[in-house]
Amino acid sequence: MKPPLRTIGTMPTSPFLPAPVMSPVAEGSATHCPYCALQCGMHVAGGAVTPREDVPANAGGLCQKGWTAAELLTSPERLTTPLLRGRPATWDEALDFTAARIRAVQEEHGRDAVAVFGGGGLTNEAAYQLGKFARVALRTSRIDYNGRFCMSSAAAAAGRAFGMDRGLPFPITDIGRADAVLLAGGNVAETMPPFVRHLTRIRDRGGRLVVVDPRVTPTAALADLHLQVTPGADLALALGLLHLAVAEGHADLGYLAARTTGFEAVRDSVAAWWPERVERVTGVPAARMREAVRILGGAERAMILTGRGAEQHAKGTDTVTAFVNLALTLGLPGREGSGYGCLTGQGNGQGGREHGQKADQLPGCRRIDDPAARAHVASVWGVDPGDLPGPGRSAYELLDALGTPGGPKALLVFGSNPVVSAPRAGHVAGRLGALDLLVVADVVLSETAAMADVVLSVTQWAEEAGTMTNLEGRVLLRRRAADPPPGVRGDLAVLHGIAARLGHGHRFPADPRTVFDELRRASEGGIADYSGITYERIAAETGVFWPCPRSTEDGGPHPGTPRPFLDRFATPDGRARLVPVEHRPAAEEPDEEFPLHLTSGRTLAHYQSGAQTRRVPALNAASPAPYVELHPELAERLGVEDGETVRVRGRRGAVECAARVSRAIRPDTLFMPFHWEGVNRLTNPALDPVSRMPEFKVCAAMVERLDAPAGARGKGDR
Ligand SMILES: Nc1nc2c(c(=O)[nH]1)N[C@H]1C(S)=C(S)[C@@H](COP(=O)(O)OP(=O)(O)OC[C@H]3O[C@@H](n4cnc5c(=O)[nH]c(N)nc54)[C@H](O)[C@@H]3O)O[C@H]1N2
Ligand SMILES: Nc1nc2c(c(=O)[nH]1)N[C@H]1C(S)=C(S)[C@@H](COP(=O)(O)OP(=O)(O)OC[C@H]3O[C@@H](n4cnc5c(=O)[nH]c(N)nc54)[C@H](O)[C@@H]3O)O[C@H]1N2
Ligand code: SF4
Ligand SMILES: [Mo]
Repeated sequence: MKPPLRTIGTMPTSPFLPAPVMSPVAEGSATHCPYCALQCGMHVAGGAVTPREDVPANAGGLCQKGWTAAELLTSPERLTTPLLRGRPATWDEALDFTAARIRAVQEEHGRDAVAVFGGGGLTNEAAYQLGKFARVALRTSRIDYNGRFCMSSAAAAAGRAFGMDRGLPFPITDIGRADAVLLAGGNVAETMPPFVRHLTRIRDRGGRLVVVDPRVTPTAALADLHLQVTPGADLALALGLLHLAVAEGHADLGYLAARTTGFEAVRDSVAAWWPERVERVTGVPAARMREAVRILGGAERAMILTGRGAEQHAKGTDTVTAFVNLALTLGLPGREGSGYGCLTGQGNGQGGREHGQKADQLPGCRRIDDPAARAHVASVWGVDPGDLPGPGRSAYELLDALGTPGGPKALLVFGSNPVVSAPRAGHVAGRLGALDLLVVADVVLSETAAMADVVLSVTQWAEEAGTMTNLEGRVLLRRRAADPPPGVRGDLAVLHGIAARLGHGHRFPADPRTVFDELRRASEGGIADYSGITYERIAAETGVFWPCPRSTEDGGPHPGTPRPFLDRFATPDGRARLVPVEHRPAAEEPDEEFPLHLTSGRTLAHYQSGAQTRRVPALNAASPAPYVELHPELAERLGVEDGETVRVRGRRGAVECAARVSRAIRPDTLFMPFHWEGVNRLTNPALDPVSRMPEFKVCAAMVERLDAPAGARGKGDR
């Protein structure tokens, strides 16, 4: 049993660490789940979790991961002391070593020789501080984060169309008010189970759900219509749906004239995507496409939502743009109960992409190459704008350059496990191994932490206060509900400790409330404006939607913005932009040697790289080992039995795992979850030209029995 909340503010002290001043509203048992972007409300007390009823996203529901979230707080597998070269060390030893090595590397190789890799699970305060730490304490341009692997394509497409990237630009409860929803590449029944209640509300009212997925997932099983698309073909499908919407008279010409630009060019660009051609490219029968368009076009209120299945491609930005074009043609965005939305993934996937962990970004969703943005943020930070570095490199490009001539020689990782989760992970592990210094701040000894020179043992969610922004753009309060064990410090305290040793301690307070107040000022006037949000307001209102400027035009408190596009879009002229896009094949299509599509994603019991959930006994028991899902026809052809260990091979490597024979998948496709080391040794790091998203969702592969002759085996990364 977890002991009840003791005194607040007993973080381990060091000569560099000011005593944290915790805000009273930031303490208590009412908090949010540590895992996904739904950020289900929960109470945590005495080691037990109970769902909150007052948070609309989950309204009393939780998934298995949420119910068991507190187990890792007291698990023997959590880190309770820093490690230096694998041995327990004091904080002073670990931080002194880290700072000295950073100095030495920068003196020898320049500032950009030290890089930072962040995470979308960090609080807004930690994400903000990490971006500032890179630019001010390290003065390196080399920072990016795992969100690049997540919703960056949807973010780029939303920015292009609407001038603003807010995952859902409406409250989640609007979804249940729609009469039709098309969900492309999202498996919410496993990835956000309490979300399903918003979808079933549609069906209860007689509305309809269309799901696009190469697999008959538990979500597809809920749908009225399932489009079982070939992996990598969503762009062609969206063009085909748009062609049909125009041909069958569903284009909302009044809305298009009043609220958008670019329709004519887009209409002309889809003229050649007639249904039978699209059927050949996507494998989706033309009749089903017609039915989907009838459902969407005939609905009073409709929504188009995308998940990672449509987005994690080397053409993800254009694919999302094609779905946004469809939504705009039907007149949906900016209408109550209708719209386009992307389902953000990580706990703070939304806030984590707003406040400066991105290579090209400053707080408030400002661009780091915008002189006005640099001047504003530099003034809040008390530095010269000329001293701020310029844009860095995207996540995979950063990892790929580690330890190369001219590339970073040191890396600090906060909140990610790229050895498991990065594309072409065997190669990435090799790059990490070539570094002079690897520092990882984590709660457990992840596969990446196991490679590190220095491991910094940090607090977990329930032991820290801060804010998280959920998939709706609602800023929530994470309360401190338990004391951390001795030997553990918060991410903010860790950053303070390193910064202090580099001579910048005064710029990096460890108290979340103080950091949030600075974040408010830094974001003020930006797209993601948090300046009117306070811990007290969040506590009183169960979250505040950004943008929330300091005050309204007449000086009153700003109410926050649940639906930012009702009157105008965030573009300079207030209109949404339709942008013509063209379909192209996946970067790696099947061939004779590798005749199958390999796709990847999630299962219910595990979270991400599995670093946390593989250490929770109940979750591990529910899903103990990696597997590859394949169709019975394919299994029969290969002579593979259900449960047999097989080898999956691709151009970059091979892995062995159990075969799971299932009719739920297309016969030409394999699916593997990425919660264990394995599938990412095969995935293709081909990048989207705009978002720099890697092609996680499709590469070419083959599967074989273990006793297959080894002769034809290609060379891989390891
Ligand atoms: N249980 C669990 N829940 C999670 C997470 C987790 O790790 N585990 N992670 C969280 C995070 S960070 C994220 S980003 C979200 C992700 O949430 P989702 O997007 O729902 O998750 P995925 O399983 O990655 O992908 C969704 C579906 O895309 C399908 N798919 C694969 N290729 C294609 C394709 O080419 N086209 C289409 N249309 N579909 C395709 C897959 O079959 C899969 O069912 O989940 C969040 N919630
Ligand atoms: N093949 C394939 N690969 C994928 C995907 C896919 O669909 N297919 N999806 C991609 C997506 S969408 C994502 S989001 C990434 C995610 O992949 P990762 O970035 O690896 O995500 P996590 O496993 O959540 O890693 C978070 C790490 O931070 C630690 N941690 C937890 N809380 C804290 C904290 O408060 N502070 C610190 N410092 N550390 C903490 C955890 O223990 C864990 O080790 O994977 C991507 N990789
Ligand atoms: S759906 Fe997401 S936020 Fe809710 S309990 Fe499950 S993992 Fe946690
Ligand atoms: Mo994600």
